[in-house]
Amino acid sequence: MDQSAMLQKVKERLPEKRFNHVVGVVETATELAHEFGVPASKAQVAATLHDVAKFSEREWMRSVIIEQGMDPLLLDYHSELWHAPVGAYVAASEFGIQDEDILNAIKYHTTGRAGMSDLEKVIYIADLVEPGRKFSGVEELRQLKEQGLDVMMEASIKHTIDFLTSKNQPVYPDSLKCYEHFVQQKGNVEE
Ligand code: DGI
Ligand code: FE
Ligand code: FE
Repeated sequence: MDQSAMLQKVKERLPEKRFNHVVGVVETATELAHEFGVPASKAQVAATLHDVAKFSEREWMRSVIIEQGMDPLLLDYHSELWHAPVGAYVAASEFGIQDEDILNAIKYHTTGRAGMSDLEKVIYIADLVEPGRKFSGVEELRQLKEQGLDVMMEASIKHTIDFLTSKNQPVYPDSLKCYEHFVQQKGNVEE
């Protein structure tokens, strides 16, 4: 399936507003991929499919998580998190995607994780800072592009964790481990 056929198929599964977000993520992911030496074609496929399960039925997603042997911890957290791993499943089963890095970029686009690949970082960041995102602080995140992919990723995961804790929401362990990974990488841990 070529990129435009894939985009068309995604369009049929999503409301217009969400589809416009997907187009924005494709645009930003393409720019970031060029900037950081990630294959743009992989970034485009992952960006196109990242929210493919966003409007899937909740109970269907629950059954996929159980039947596919995904981390059962997901079921203890908000169902908003489920569309990411289930989206990776849909990308493989309905769109024939086999590339593990692309599938992981979809799977971890909501939570991040420790030891993300560059493609995973590109998709995580593009999802957060695409042109349709308007939250306070988004422009500062976009400008970190000049400081490198890891600086952008660390600030992005930190933003998400700050946002969730400010709303007294639980933070999925993968997000915390992702943040810790960056902090420890810099050797900033005080004894
Ligand atoms: O699907 P999008 O809206 O484009 O963005 P997303 O997949 O990054 O995030 C979907 C929602 O999930 C968003 O409202 C924030 C929320 N979220 C992200 N990480 C966590 C989380 N919610 C909880 N409870 N815990 C998390 O770690
Ligand atoms: Fe998402
Ligand atoms: Fe998204």
